[in-house]
Amino acid sequence: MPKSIAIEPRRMLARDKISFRDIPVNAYQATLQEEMATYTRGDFLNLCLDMCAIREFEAILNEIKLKRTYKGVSYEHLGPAHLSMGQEAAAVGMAFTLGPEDHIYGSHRSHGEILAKGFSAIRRLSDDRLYEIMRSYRDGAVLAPVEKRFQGTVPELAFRFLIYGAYSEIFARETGFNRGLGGSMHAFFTPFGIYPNNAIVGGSGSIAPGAALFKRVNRKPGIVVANIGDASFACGPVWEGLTFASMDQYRKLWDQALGGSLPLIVHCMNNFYGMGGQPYGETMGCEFIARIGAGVNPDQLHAERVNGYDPLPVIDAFRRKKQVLAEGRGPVLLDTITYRYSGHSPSDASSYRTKEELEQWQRVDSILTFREKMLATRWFTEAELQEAKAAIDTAVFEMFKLAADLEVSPRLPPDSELIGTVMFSNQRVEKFDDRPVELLQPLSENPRVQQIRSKVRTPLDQGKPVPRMRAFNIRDAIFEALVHRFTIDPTMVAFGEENRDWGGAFGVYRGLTELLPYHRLFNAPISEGGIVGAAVGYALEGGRAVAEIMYADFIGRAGDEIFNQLSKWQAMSAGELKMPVVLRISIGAKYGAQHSQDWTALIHHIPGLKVVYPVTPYDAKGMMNAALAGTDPVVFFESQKIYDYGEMFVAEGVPEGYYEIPLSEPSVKRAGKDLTLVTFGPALYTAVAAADELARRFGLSAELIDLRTANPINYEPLIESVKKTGKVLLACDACERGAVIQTVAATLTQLAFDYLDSPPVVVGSRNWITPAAELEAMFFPQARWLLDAIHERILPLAGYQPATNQTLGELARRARLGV
Ligand SMILES: Cc1ncc(C[n+]2csc(CCOP(=O)(O)OP(=O)(O)O)c2C)c(N)n1
Ligand SMILES: [Mg+2]
Repeated sequence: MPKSIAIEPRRMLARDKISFRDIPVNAYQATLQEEMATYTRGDFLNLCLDMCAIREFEAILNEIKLKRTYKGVSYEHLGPAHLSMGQEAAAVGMAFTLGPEDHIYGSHRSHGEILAKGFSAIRRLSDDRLYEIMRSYRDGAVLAPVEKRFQGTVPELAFRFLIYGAYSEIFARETGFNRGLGGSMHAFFTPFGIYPNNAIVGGSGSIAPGAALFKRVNRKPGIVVANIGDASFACGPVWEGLTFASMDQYRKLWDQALGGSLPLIVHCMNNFYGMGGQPYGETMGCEFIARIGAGVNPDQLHAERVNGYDPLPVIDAFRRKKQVLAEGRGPVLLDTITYRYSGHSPSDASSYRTKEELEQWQRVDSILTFREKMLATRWFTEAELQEAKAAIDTAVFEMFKLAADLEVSPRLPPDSELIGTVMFSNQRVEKFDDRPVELLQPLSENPRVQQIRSKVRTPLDQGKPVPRMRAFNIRDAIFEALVHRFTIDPTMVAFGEENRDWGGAFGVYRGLTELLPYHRLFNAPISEGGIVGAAVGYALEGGRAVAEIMYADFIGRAGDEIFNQLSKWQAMSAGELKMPVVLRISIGAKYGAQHSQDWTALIHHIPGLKVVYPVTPYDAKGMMNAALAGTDPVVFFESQKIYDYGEMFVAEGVPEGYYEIPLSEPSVKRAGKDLTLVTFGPALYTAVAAADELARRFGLSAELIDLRTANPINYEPLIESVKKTGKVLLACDACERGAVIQTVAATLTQLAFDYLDSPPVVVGSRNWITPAAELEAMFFPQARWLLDAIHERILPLAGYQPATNQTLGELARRARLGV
């Protein structure tokens, strides 16, 4: 029990008030003289040239988007180009203080941040390391076209490599950082600390805290920056990420040696606009994004508004905030003001702002004003600056030309199957780090491990069925698999709602609290998006995470994190990234419409996820073992109806030792010859009852196959069965329309048409809300329904009287009504 933090009425009911501190706005005051003592001439030159390079990079994109030609090079770019012209100082200031070990996450408008961070990393890496990175990255595929035509220093080569890799990625070329599978809005290059950029605005808000969590838990150096637009601060995932990142437990309950709160800067690139809507004065009420900090924690997220129209105040702020993070007092919110001259995209007519406003900002353009500052130092002459800028522009243009050239920078051929090969990484990794695992006790002393030892792991005990209380059940099976991996992989963490102390809402984690330190198992806020997002960020950084969603009905709360993040980053990285996340989702019953829905179908529709639903202890342990040894995102469904079921099918019982079951194999639970019953989820037990009755009353032997998995699926066992029986009925607890078994029925029909006597029959739940526990029998398929459907549509049963209407006419009627 963690009752180190007691909730005492005396304190909680005492009169008090909440005080806020002032939030600084544009507090930077340093004079040029002072800054000349802080920065070198080279620093100033780098800041200026980095801004110029970004401006030129995007100016070219703007031109080709609008005119399809630039300086004689014709090129049509079909995809997006969300430009940040005007925002360069904010990006360059941010990147100046960051090393390669500091990781940035961002959004759709991230070209500037990518380049700025890359330039900064190039300056900090040794020539040898730089060259090694470029040479080894995708076996030199990005470097080769650049290197072939260049003779110069390694940093100069790296500058071109970065520009070329980014352009090529934007133009969907094989020579892009991610073979063109990321593109403009998702480009990144992790060796320089540039992590995924998200076209789902605010998407990084829930992911970056997981990246910062990885750094803390695994004692990695560096900080994490989430660059997020001002309008995106209205997004739920951003708030959930802030909540997740600012939990008290990091400082109050976790081992202090880890370093305190998460090293995260949530960095608002505040350009005052969404696409056309204005957070300031229109779509939000906070006036200052920095104000949000005041509501999040007593440190007010150390929030500040910073003048991002000049790199120096941004650098000043990042330096000070990095110190805050180093002291374990994060996270930090920076509200960095900037302005974009470009439209939201080049087709934008800027109808939402006046020409005067745009011109006012252009008059104080950050590159112009910074150049003036540089000249005022007398460190530079006008001619020197012009010459340096011209050299940069030439290099950028050359890289554009190279990337636009289809001979040098080809696209994947139209018949390429590459994407199919990177949807999953399909690897096996015992552990993601070699350091010792952190455990609080020897396994043998764990109360749950001890309790499990006395349980019966076989279907029968001395010839008799095992009472539920004594059976090694599905809960135990999942627990054993988790414990196995927790004792091997030091990076493995688990988190979700009520995970610690309570033991997970359904007791699967009971015993883990005693075994694991706080940072390996913790309660997350009620933020499903924040939980899944953090698991994604954790995995992107190279760790293994187990996240939990308490009820399948809550999947919608983590919709984006599951549908666009967990599922897509492996493929969008062209296989550079892995996603070793197991997302446990429990499917309810007895709790009515919003706590009892099986939403496996939603998940299995999403490309890039492995989706399994084991319903026996043997399968649950073997499949969880496989999921936890892999490198792919696995959505692991569990059913609340059967957590306490013992093993009923494997006579030898559930092994105490380690074994894996591949995540693609349907399992024949009982052999038969007259009819095939295929189930997904706990409907297996309904089918067992139906099969028993078919045998008892009609002398029919049904073959029972539990799919266990919705994706991937090896259809061979199903085809083999249908070859024998010619008849198949599929059943599940999900609503019948669009269910996983509908996909299976349709696919099986195509694969085994010649062996089928009649079309496969699908019996799912009604297309209704799930009613109260007392009424569930009218909703979930009952054994009787299966018999009725068999009688009506597959195999008339002699003398049988159906109790429900399972005819084709009824099927058509329900479809017509949409219920
Ligand atoms: C979840 C989501 N909603 C809407 C969009 C469409 N969209 C793209 S950019 C944008 C405006 C974002 O504004 P802001 O966060 O301020 O970033 P900026 O574009 O100004 O950099 C919108 C609404 C999206 N990409 N993702
Ligand atoms: Mg904006």
